[in-house]
Amino acid sequence: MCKKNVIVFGGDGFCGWPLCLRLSNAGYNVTVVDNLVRRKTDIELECDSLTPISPLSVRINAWKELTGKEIKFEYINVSDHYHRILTLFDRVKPSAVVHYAEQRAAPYSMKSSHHKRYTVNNNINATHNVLCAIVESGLDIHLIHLGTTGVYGYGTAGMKIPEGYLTVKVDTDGGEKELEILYPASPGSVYHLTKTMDALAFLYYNKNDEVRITDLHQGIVWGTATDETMMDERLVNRFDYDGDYGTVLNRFLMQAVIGHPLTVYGTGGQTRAFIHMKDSVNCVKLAIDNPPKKGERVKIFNQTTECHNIHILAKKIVRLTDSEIRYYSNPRNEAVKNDLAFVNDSFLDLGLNPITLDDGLLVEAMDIAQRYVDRCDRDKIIATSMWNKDKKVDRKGSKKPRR
Ligand code: NAD
Ligand code: USQ
Repeated sequence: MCKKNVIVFGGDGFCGWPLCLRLSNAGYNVTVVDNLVRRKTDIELECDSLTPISPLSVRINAWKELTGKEIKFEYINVSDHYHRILTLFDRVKPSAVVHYAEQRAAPYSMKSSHHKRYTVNNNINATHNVLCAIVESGLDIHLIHLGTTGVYGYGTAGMKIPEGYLTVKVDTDGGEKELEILYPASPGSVYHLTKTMDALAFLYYNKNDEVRITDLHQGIVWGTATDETMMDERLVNRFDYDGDYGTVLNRFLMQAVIGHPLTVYGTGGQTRAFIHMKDSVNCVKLAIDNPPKKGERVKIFNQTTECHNIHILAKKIVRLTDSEIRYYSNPRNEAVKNDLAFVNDSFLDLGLNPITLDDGLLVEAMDIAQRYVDRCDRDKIIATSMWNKDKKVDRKGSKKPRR
């Protein structure tokens, strides 16, 4: 086994591609595994990344031309082509595999029963196939999975949410006893449900087969660029802005640039966790470089650097850009208001120096949006995926917060 061989499942995606470049730059031998389904979903949704992403072969060839470093590619459907994964493990003998290969948009997962079933089939089978293949390969491979802070749910916990495990006191015959349990799961969409199911699969394979696993509970990634993706236009990363795949802060930044009102859902009282793309990449590399020991329980890290209330976030962008806020009926079933705070000591202890919203990178993200503003299809901005039949698409919004 070579310590420097890493496979990145989902390495053509928004988070995966910048990681592949970073690892390759740092001397890892990187193999991207992807079935390009995210690009195919763009065709289904009749929408495209705001940034013009190159075909994967062009990305890889450009990287080789610029750095002399080679990134390999295997077209595999991770949720289906089990034996190809197994053969690949045998050939590459990776010390670590990073697993991004899941359907990751909550609104997309709620579009219809077809989309719910696709998300469950794709995500659960992909995760299980990777785990099963690690065991069958007989190799001591460290699995790093990208999970979500959403597994904890968005009620107000009244405390800093710990990194995966919660200490509880139970009454036993012998008196009070302390137990450490997985923090209770509380998914808010079918997508988030699959992430909570992934967590149980990790618990089981770690217990039964001693698979070394790090599960990264990541917040909403904002920004898009890293030092490597900015080296050449052919390396540019995705920038999703549509009602399904676009995430809130990147959507607000791009809306401010094109003069669209900022689309706050409901009252904007929701608080969520965030992390900049550059920190996301740094964290995953730190996780690869610091694997759990054989037999150690699943390592769970909260991969987030700050929490923000959506309304306050929108107001911050209004101040920066002179834009306008509109409130739309919330397409989701979520608490109107919540407080949120996380423990994130593991990455801080490993040396992460967090980037915050005030570090000037809001402007960098807006500059990127500005550069490609002509590629924006304004008809794709309003959310059209509803969490249940009672909810109706709101294209107009209003000047006053919506309950
Ligand atoms: P993405 O959709 O841009 O990338 C996912 C990649 O996986 C795509 O290239 C896609 O083609 C590939 N893929 C999906 N299913 C596959 C399959 N069955 N076989 C092979 N390839 C497959 O998503 P992303 O934003 O890069 O997210 C990556 C991971 O990080 C996801 O698991 C997501 O849950 C997690 N995450 C993302 C965010 C965020 O804000 N983007 C936040 C927290 C966690
Ligand atoms: N929201 C708005 N206006 C918008 C878009 C979103 O007010 O235009 C609100 C939503 O109602 C929600 C919050 O912003 O309360 C976050 O929504 P989002 O689309 O930015 O993020 P989410 O659906 O939670 O999903 C994203 C990623 C997912 C990842 C998750 C991390 O797509 O892959 O797991 O962030 S977390 O939020 O911690 O669950």
